[in-house]
Amino acid sequence: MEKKKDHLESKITISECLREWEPHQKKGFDPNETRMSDIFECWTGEKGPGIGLVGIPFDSAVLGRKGAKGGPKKIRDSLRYFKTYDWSLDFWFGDKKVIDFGDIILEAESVAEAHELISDVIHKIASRDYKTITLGGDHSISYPIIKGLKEAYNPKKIGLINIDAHLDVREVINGRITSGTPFRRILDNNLVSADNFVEIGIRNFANARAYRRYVEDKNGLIFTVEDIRENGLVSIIEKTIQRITKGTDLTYISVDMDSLDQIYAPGVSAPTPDGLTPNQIMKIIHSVAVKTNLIGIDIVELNPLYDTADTTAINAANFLVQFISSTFWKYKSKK
Ligand SMILES: [Mn+2]
Repeated sequence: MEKKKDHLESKITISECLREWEPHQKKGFDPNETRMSDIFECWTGEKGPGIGLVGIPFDSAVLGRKGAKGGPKKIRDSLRYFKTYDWSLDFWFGDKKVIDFGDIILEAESVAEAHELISDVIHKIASRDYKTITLGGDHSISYPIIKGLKEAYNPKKIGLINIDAHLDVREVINGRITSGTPFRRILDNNLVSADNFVEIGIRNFANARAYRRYVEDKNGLIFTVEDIRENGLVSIIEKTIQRITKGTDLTYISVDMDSLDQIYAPGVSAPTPDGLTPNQIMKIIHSVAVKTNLIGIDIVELNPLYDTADTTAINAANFLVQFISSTFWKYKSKK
């Protein structure tokens, strides 16, 4: 049992975070510019407060096309295109740092066991006072992430947003945990109250009526892509923030890359047309990061095997950069 407690040390490949940058990406090439690659540092045991990144190259539970385990590497690689300057805020964060915990190498016998390992690692990272960015991997990992966060922050309450084409509240049938089950597991295990649960980006012809009823009967809130077109993103974000902060202390966002329109995200496990734009998702992330106590984000279901010109991967990296910029901006006056 003692050995099991050392997951963070034994299951993480630190070498993953020492990725090779292209020569022209290295620090010092242009003294007027800092890049995302300059602010990532490998974890060497220090405590937060800060932002911690971890990859979970895991797609054993995927329901669609396999390949999402290649996500973390591709998203990290795509960071090379981003600078540490937020034009819209006129905010430079090149003097900050993000701790890279590497990838969680899972040597699990089953999905359930893999999830236990994930919970344990997320728990440890959060307990060291880091906000967590988790790169998937299939969407099943949101359950163990929330479980780990819930344990780390107990008894504080968490409000949750899932940005997704699908509700992902399937039942676990015959013990089979899939990428379609995470939010039912989260709600049924009372990790998050449905009163504080919002799903955004839900598609027509991509979900079963039974699952809509399940979420609505529990008083969860659902916004389809059409709802955003009809009512405008600003009002949807307002209603979302109201819901996730009502009686809670903390908030969390899960981003399934298939929430994006297929044109921006060909490389996902379960592609669906008529979706969100990158800008809509960036605005949600920014607003929630600035207006609530956002403790983490996961970016899941990038499947590099089906991506074209790294389009989906670069969009995923963009969401990650948005989270980092908005979080640093919120706390800029503090340490
Ligand atoms: Mn999903």
